[in-house]
Amino acid sequence: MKIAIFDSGIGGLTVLHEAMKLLPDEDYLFYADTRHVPYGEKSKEEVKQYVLEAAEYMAEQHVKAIVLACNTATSIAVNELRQRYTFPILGIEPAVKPAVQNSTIKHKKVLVMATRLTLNEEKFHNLVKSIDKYDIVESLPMPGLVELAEKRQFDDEHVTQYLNQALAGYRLDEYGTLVLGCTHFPFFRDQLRRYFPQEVDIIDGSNGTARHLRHVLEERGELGGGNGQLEFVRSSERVESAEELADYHRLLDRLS
Ligand code: DGN
Repeated sequence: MKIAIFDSGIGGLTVLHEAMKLLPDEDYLFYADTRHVPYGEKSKEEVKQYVLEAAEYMAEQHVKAIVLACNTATSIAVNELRQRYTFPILGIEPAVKPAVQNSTIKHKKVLVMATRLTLNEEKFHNLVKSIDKYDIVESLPMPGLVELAEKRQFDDEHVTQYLNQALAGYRLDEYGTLVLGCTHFPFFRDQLRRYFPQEVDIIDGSNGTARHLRHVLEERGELGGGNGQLEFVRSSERVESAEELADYHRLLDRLS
C-alpha cells in the first residue's frame, strides 16, 4: 500500500521530497489538483469540495495514509476527511509555535507567509491566539509565489520583481523568524533569504510533517513495504507523458 501526498499544485513536492528522504522504503502517489490551483484565493466551500473529490480518488488507490501537503487544504478539510476515512489523514499547518519560541528569545517578531485563505481561517487565528502571548505574530499573504511556482518562473527576474513589491514597507530586521506557511514557498527559500538579515530563521513544516508521518505509520506497524516507487496524478488523471514526469523530477531535484 502506498502513501498519498496531496496539494493543489507543486507545493506538496516539498513534503514528498522530505518524506522520500526519511521513508525511502515506501511507495508514493503524488496528487496535484492542477485543474483548480490556486486554492488560496477561492472560497472555502469550493476548496472543500475539491479536496473531498481528490480524497475520494486517492482512497480508491489503496493508500495507507493521505498527507494533505497543503496548508490551505488542511485548514479547510482535514477534520471532515478524518471523519470519512479510517486510515490516517495528516495535515500541515504554519509552524507558529516554534517560531514564537524562537523569536521571543531573540526579542523579535514572527512573520507568517501563507495563502489568504489559510491566514483568514479560524484554525489559524485560534493557533495564533493560543501561542502568541506577546502579540509578535504578523501575517502576509503571498499569492504571487504560488502563481510563479505553478508557471515554473523560478528565475530571479520574476521573483525579485514580486518580492520587491510584496515586501516594500516592511522593516525586515524586526523579525526573528519567517514561517513559510504554504508548501509552495520553500521553492523560493534562497531568494527570500536574501531579503532578510542572516540572523532570521526561515522555517517550514515539510520535515516535521514527514517525521509525523513516520511516527504515525510506526505506531500502526505499517512502516515500509515499498521501494520508493513514485506515481503522479493530476486532478484524478494519471500523469503518463514523459515530459510531465520529467517536469516533476526536475522540481524534486530543485529541492535537493
Ligand atoms: N500549497 C498550498 C498551501 O500550502 O497552502 C496552497 C497553494 C494554493 O493553492 N494557493
